[in-house]
Amino acid sequence: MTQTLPETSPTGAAVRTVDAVVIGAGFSGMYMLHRLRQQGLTVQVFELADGVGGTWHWNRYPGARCDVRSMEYSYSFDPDLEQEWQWSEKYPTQPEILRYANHVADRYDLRRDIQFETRVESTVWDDEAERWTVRTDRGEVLSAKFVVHASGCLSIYKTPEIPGLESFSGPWYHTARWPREGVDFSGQRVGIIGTGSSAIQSIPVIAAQAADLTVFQRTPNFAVPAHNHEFPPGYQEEMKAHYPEFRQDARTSMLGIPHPPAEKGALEDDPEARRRRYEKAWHDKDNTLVDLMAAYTDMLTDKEANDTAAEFVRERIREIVKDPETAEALCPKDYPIGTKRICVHTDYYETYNRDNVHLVDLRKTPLVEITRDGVRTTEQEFRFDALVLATGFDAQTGALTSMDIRGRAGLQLKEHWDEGPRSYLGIAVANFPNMFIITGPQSPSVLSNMMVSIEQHVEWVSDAIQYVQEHDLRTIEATPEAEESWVEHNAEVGNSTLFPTANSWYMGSNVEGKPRVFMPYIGGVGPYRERCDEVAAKDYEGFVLAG
Ligand code: NA7
Repeated sequence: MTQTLPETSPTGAAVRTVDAVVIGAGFSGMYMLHRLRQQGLTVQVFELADGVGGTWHWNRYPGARCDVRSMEYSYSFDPDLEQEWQWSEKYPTQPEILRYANHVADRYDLRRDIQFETRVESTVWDDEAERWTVRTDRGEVLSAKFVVHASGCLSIYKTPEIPGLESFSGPWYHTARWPREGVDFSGQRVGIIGTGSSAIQSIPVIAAQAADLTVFQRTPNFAVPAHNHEFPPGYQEEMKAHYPEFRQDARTSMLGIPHPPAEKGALEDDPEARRRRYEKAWHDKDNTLVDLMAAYTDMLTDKEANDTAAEFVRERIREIVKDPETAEALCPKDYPIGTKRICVHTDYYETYNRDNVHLVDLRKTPLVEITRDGVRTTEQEFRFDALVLATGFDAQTGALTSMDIRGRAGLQLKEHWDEGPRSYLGIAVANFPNMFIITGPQSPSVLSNMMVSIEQHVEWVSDAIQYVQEHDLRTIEATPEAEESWVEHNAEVGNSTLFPTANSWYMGSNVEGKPRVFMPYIGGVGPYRERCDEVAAKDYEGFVLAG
């Protein structure tokens, strides 16, 4: 399908021509803008929010923190930036990360090329002009040689699939759209649906404030203690003195978080030695969310090995939670540990020992509806003054499939991904020339320290764009064969692990009707980077370069 570019937009404004449109001003979009501008391109960034920060702009729920340590969840591209910025504690809070994002926007004067409060409605490839036509909800039309989707992996939030939300007479809040001014739950009866990471972080904080908190749990999660703390004097300076080596270790690691490689399988250690390892991963104040799973080589490939760590965590839950029935309900039993994102908690399990906190096990008494006064399960109606929905996201593909993205001959990305995402390296899609995705499905993305993966993708994409420009090329486009073989490789690596045995958002199984496919790439951040570098070194092997 050829779509002729109009000379004026529907509002009568002239069509604006830029080299690149970047969608999203989170950490991906900001760095993308910085790089492309340095390369001399004209760039327009569109962002739905009224500020930078992406996920950290929206997710302002009580207790929101990153579950990767602050000093590694930060940009490494500018040594001056990483030396000058001071983090205050092990796991940064949402406000601190947002301050950092704003600092970056100021430092590199990014805002002048970001248009806020604007939704990109469509990006359509014009076969004749060999450019993208980008339309926004403000009626603007742009013509761009390149489009970079930096719209995030967890941006389209979902509400529970039960009727009645609109009939609830009190206020309800989704963790991913928390009011900027905060919420005062003092004296209130509050219900929260969901027990993923957002709920696990917010429940202890809400419980300390509300008169009464009822948690509706469908699937319990494994959570390890955060041991969050302010940095002791000298710690940060010491880390900064070795930043280059530390960053390099992160880039070549499996998950973007440096960790010594495991040496043997879990069952090769005797039970006592195994316990000591798990105890260390649990109690060490500098632990990370990967320590437990990285203790042995086969934790994510061998169910028996995995069971040893899962049982260790269940024992800790039974130790902490005093009411045996509540403890049992909080113990995950029907999926291997690590196949749903492990949560990092501060007093989550301890919170169930409070008199004002109640757990409702939806496996026993499923939700039926939200009523005017609260929530009804198959057993009873619960009355609330306020409701919190911590019900997650249409992850990884949602932001892309909810936009009208059309490539060659009008092919819709949503159609192309009907049976699950298809991409080459999680960066490019066949029949969608000059289009790139930052941390797209089939790249390590959500299975890694996002900052490491974001920087790797932004740098790879900006290098590819520079290559196209310097060689006077018109288009760069993944071949269908390269895409097919990457899709197969992704599935093969994913299927060699325990991940597909869980109903997780990695599998798309949290969204009704979404194809059940393991989406992120589990081959490891370091090996993946090598593969991408090899593709670039071979003059973009697997891509057609035209011009
Ligand atoms: P998650 O991890 O997707 O958690 C969503 C939670 O909401 C999870 O416990 C779901 O249960 C539950 N849920 C969703 N829909 C329903 C319905 N209809 N009824 C009952 N319970 C429901 O999202 P988060 O925001 O917590 O975390 C996302 C990521 O952000 C996290 O992994 C970190 O990487 C940062 P389910 O498990 O589907 O049975």
